[in-house]
Amino acid sequence: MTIQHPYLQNLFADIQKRNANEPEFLQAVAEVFSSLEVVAYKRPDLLEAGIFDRIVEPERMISFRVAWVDDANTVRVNRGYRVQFNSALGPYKGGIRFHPSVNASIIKFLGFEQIFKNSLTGLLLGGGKGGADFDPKGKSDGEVMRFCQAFMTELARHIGAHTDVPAGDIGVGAREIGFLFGQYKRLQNEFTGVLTGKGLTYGGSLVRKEATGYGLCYFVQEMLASKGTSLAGKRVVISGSGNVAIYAAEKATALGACVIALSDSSGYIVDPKGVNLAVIKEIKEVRRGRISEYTQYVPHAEYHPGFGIWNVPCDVALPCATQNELHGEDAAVLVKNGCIAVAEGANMPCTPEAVDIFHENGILFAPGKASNAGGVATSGLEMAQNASFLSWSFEEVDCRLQQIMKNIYKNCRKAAEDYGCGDNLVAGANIAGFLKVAEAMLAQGVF
Ligand code: NDP
Ligand code: 2IT
Repeated sequence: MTIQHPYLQNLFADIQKRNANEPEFLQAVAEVFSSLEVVAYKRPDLLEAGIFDRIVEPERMISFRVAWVDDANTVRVNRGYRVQFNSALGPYKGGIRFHPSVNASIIKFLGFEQIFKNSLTGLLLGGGKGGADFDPKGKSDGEVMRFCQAFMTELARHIGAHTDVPAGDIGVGAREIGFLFGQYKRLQNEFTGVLTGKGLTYGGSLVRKEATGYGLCYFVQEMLASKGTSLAGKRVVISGSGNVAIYAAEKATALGACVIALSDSSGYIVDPKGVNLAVIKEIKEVRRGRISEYTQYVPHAEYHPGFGIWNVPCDVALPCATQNELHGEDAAVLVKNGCIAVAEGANMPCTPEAVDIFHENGILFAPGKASNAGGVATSGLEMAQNASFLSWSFEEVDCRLQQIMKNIYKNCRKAAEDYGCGDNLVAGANIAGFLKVAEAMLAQGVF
């Protein structure tokens, strides 16, 4: 990935110096900048207004101590973060991740991507992200609750329904959102839509749980339709077995595909008859177990330890676990095995080398900021319902989600065409997402 535009090249060199210890953030900026060169040539006004210089610097980033007491009465300390990256389009919006790998680089890459993703939804949402290097695995419900309460005790002063609205991400699901919401309400004495992904009894939206995975499949359907085909009858491999993976599998199956493999960070299962989602939900959502347990329920399935899931031959690959989980070598294997489409359910799961291989080989490729935007879009719909004190039916929310995913696909294709990038959806997503934010920043003056 090279940046040739002289202004962007100099700026990127400066960004590398200033953020030398943040490889994931630099990776995300490099990808966006290489797509935006065509914009920089056409729009000198954006360079003059310092839009590129400003968009890579968070409006605000906080890092804070989270101290809590575990079940053995030992004091534990984690580091919490919230990056409030860009508020040109609306209140900061983006998930919270609890995973031991969380650091400033990961939070900044996720927050940066979120700016463009949220812009693509067409809703009024700024970009933000947060998290902590806390590992919920193996913790009791009481420990998770005390951690969430400690985390929110600091975060509460920085967020609000019109300021910054967090949601879930890796390691943060319905249980954690409940504890976080309860603590916010207790501290502020205010019942507002300050978080999304809430339970249905206290302001959550129907379809939010399913939204990222369903939206991913709606996007894939658009992409496949452009080649006169669909998910029906396709073999699909999905990495991960968390929120995004499970509901991508559910929708792909409903649309006639056969989902033959799923994974977690320990290994992957292959079920040539199509994964049994009731079993997966029981293991992952109810018992919080490991994917290896699948073979106890479904003896004809195989379990393989390790990261080899991309060796399973498939027509469509949906990486739905984490960043940089699909490398150049994996992409080459997918191509060799006849895969026709790859769509990112996770954020930045494919390395730049992998994306190049997909493009060079004519594989349909959807970047996460477009194809996984259904989650945050439905969070936006949850905010709209909360603001109006109404709850919409499952069908109404799902119908809006489908329309949003169709629009994102159409707008990415159009932006790519308008700027001479053919049908490259990476370029289209970056250009379409960026232009709307850039116009809003121009209008709002320098800050
Ligand atoms: P979950 O915590 O529900 O599930 C994460 C899954 O990915 C688990 O199966 C987990 O396995 C696996 N995983 C996590 N980290 C690693 C790792 N380092 N190596 C291998 N596997 C790993 O998270 P979500 O499903 O919510 O999120 C998945 C991805 O989708 C993330 O990239 C997230 O940013 C993105 N995303 C999520 C949205 C949402 O609405 N939730 C919206 C848009 C994007 P294990 O249990 O072994 O850790
Ligand atoms: O990466 C993402 O878009 C999310 N984790 C969802 C964010 C949200 O605010 O719903």
